[in-house]
Amino acid sequence: MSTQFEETVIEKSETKIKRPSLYKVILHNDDYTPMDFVVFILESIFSKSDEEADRLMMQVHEKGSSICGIYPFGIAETKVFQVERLAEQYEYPLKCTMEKE
Ligand code: TYC
Repeated sequence: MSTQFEETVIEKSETKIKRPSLYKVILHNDDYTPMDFVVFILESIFSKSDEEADRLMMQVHEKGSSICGIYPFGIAETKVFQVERLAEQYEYPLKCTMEKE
């Protein structure tokens, strides 16, 4: 028995849908920014728990840098901006950068 659905053709779309690129947000060590301030940044801007913020801060302190999150471009850019504005406000040389995944 034929139905109205037999005529339905499902065509493959020619346009590839790309996932948005992700960006790593990286915090860098320096000799002047207080450890407590870095922990505060990690908790307030990167939503880390107290333990995770402590662990990440020590990792940056010992290794020189660490990824504190991976986000779509706009969110990564906003976080870098927020860290830099807060550091500027308190006159600390804390550096935060972003890099394509
Ligand atoms: N090295 C700093 C100090 O000894 C602490 C610090 C940790 C600074 C992490 C920046 O991203 C940083 N006070």
